[in-house]
This record gives sequence, C-alpha cells and structure tokens, in this order.
Amino acid sequence: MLSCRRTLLSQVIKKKRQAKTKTRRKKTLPSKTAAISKQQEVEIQDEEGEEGFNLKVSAPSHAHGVQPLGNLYLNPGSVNSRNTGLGNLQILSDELVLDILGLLGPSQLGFLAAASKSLYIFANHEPLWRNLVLEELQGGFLFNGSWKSTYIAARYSSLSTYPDGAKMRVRDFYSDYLFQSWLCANLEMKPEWLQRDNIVRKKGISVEEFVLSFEEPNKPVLLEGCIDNWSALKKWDRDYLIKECGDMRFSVGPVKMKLEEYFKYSDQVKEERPLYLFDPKFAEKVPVLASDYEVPAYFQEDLFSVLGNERPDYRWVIMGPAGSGSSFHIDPNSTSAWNAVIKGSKKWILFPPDVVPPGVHPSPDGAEVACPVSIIEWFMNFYGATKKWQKRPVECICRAGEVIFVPNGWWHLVINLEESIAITQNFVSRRNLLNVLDFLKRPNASELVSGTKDRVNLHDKLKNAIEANFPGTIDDLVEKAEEKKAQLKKVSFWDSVSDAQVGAFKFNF
Ligand SMILES: O=C(O)CCC(=O)C(=O)O
Repeated sequence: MLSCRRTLLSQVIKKKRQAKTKTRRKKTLPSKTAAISKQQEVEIQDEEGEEGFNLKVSAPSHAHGVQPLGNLYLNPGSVNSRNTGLGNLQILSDELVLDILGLLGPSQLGFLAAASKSLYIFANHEPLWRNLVLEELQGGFLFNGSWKSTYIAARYSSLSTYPDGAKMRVRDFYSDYLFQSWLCANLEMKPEWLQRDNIVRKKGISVEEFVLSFEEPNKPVLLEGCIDNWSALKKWDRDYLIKECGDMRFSVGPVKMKLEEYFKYSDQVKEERPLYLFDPKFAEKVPVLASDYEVPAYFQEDLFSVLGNERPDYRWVIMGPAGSGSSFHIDPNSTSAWNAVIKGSKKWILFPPDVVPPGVHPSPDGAEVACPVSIIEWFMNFYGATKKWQKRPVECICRAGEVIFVPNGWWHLVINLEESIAITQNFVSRRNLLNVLDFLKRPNASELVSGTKDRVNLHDKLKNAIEANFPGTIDDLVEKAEEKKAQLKKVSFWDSVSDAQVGAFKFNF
C-alpha cells in the first residue's frame, strides 16, 4: 500500500485555549503560543475551528521535544535546529531524510545520532527501529517499551539495561512530519467521529430477508444476536487463548508472534500504526479456535469452498489494541465479508463502490491504494470532509456479539476503540459469483488476485469446479443477470420519457 502523509499541522493549529479546570483530565495538543514543554496542557483546533483535539490521558510528551513547524513562526528569532544540524541535507524533506536513514543499519544510525542534535532526533525515529526489529529479529523479540530499546535488548544482551528513559530533548526542533507521527500515536478519538451511526441494524431476520434486503442490493447491515450461541463469546479471554495457543505463532504484520509476546507488545504500544494480529491460518494452527464459532446462517453459502484447500485465504482471527485497525481498502477478489466482534468494539466507516473515500487514491488499475499513514490521521484530516459529501458513508460501532455484513466492492476503514478480538470471513454466494469470476479474469489478475499463490489460474479453477459441483449454475446466473439488465434498460427508457413529478408522459420530438 502506498501512503501519502499530509502535513496540515501548520494550517490547523489555530489558537490557544486557556488551560481548563482541573477536572478536565484529558491532555490536549500544542497551541501556537504554548511552549512545547507544556504540550500536554494546550490545545489545537481543527480546520473548521470547531472543538479541539484531545490527547490520551496516558500520552507522554514528545520524547525529544519535537514541535510543529507552526511554532517556529511564533518564536521570532529562533532558528530551526532541524536545519542547522542537517547541514547541506536540510533541503531534503523529512520524509526523504527518513527514507535515506531507512537504508542504514543500527550501528550507522547510532553513529549518525552523535553527529548533531538534529540527526539525533532523525536517527532515533521509532519507525526506523521498528523496521530493524521486524526485518532482523522477525517475531523473536520481546517488546521493551520502545522499538530502539527492543532492538538493543535483543541484539546486545550486555546492554539490556539500556536506559530508554534517558532521552535527550532538543530545543527549537520544528518538523510537522515528525510531530504528526507523535500526535497520531497519542490522539484520542473525538466524540464527533464516533457519533454518526446510520447503518441499518437487524435482529432475528430470516435468511430470505437478509438476501432480499441486503445481499441482493449489496448493502451493509449490522446483525444483532446471530452469534449468541458462539462459545468464543464466553471463552475467549487472554488466559484461555494463551493456554489453547501455547507457542503457536500468528501473523502480525510481516512477522509471526506468540500470543503472549503480542500481548506484551500491545499492552505497551504507543504508536501511530500499532501492529495488528491478522492470521488466515488460525483454524488450521489451533483447531479448537475454529470449533468455538460457527458461520452465521446468513453466510452459509460459500461457493469458494468447492476449491477445498486451494481456495484463497478466507478466514482470519483479528486482534489488536485500541487504535489498531484496517485503513481504507476493498476486500480481496471482489468477495463479500462478515466480521464478528468477540471482544471490544470497532468503529466502521463504509463507502459504496462508486465513491472513493476522501484522502484515498487508488491507482488506475486498482492494484495499489495511497492513503494517509495512519487511521487516526485520516480522521484528523479527512473525516470532516465527509460531512459535506452528498453520498455520506455508512457508519457504526460494532460491539461484542454483533456482526457486520460488508458487501463486495465497498470501501471500508475500521479502528478498534478498545482492545478487540474478531473473526472475519470472506465468501462468495450465488449473488456475487459472477462479479468474482469477472474479477479473477481481469487482465492484471496476477497483481489483483490475492490470498493464493496461483493467481492467474484461479478463475478457471473456480469456474470448472463450480460447473462440476453445481452444473448449470453459472449459465442460470448469466441468464438472470441479462434479464435484469434488460429490465433495467426498459425502466430507464420509461423513466426518460415519463415525468416523474406529475406521472405524465413526456415526448421530445
Ligand atoms: O480490522 C478489522 O476488524 C476489519 C478487517 C477488514 O476490514 C477486513 O478483513 O477486510
């Protein structure tokens, strides 16, 4: 996935608000005039000048004292030590400096950090150390409060007492890029981001009603009460999961981790994009997990199952701390999905297939998507724009025991509001089979198709297996789709000649 960081901080910091009463315990963001050492007591406003943003109560101040660029202009006479310490490299953007530093190893970063205060800050940028840990140590690390100290503790056991707390604060270092990274890691969700709940909720509807009202018209719905019989709802807490999963390793971003190690990380994490446990082989790895839930009645038809073990990845266990989640994407292979929350809660935002969400830029062939670095950054910079859109997104908070149906082709973003555990499955029923077959046949299928090694042949394999298992199904579906298309054409012809307002015909000769 590509990313596009927008540096709006200088624009959004609008005015200082006076410190609030002591009962207001939330930490707030730096204002134009506040000294950065008082970051936690000041507040910034969003573009519309509405309410400010709040920092999490547990938010530490920036470890190295980085300030947003706007503060430089409010401190006449101060010189940006970012530039003085970078020398000739100061013309490079922060992103470029970090990209270059990303090519260095740990010792080189260590040496560079001693060259100037500015390089000290850049070379200590936590995502650089996160990459080193993930690339070099794979899943074999125990998170130690910060990525740098995790790296040092794992690589140099003699330095395991590396004093992570002894961080140097640098005066007059201004950078929107670095500041925003800290900000996004420490920002609390604004109440107005959570308020809108416009999804249709249903409890106890029949499968027929689900198909007619939601699956057929490809509309999201939140289903209540349909997983009440899952033993996972009662059993899945940390102790149970650690006991059942033992030393089994699960996919967490690019690495594999034991649950105990992952929880140690997720308990301490304060970063913009927390690592998310998202494992497509959990049921094969720990079969008891698969026996703790069953596919809800609405989603029983799953035609990909004709491929047996050759089907693309289709079911995942998902775990993550508050702030983790999935940034905007469309589900793989044009499938639909359901997502059931077992613990915690998730904020969902969904846009229909014909509306690309603000701040999201898919490549023309759909193979890549550029979007803000983190989910919280999307909320900060783009959520407000959706208020003015004609096609408002569908939004909700999905809580433990609830299931959301995500129709094929819908863009969606999800953020965990607290530590959460969920199961999701992607499926193809007769309502969606032709879409999936079309998708798998696209000329760039080798880039678009996912979840399987044999991307190019998936179309033929699926088509042949469906024909063998359900003879005539594809022909029937094609015939029905053509009838529907003809019907729609007829309707739109009569629409075009009738005046809907008065019910009278209208001919233009
Ligand atoms: O983070 C989540 O729970 C959402 C997962 C998701 O969007 C997906 O599986 O497509």
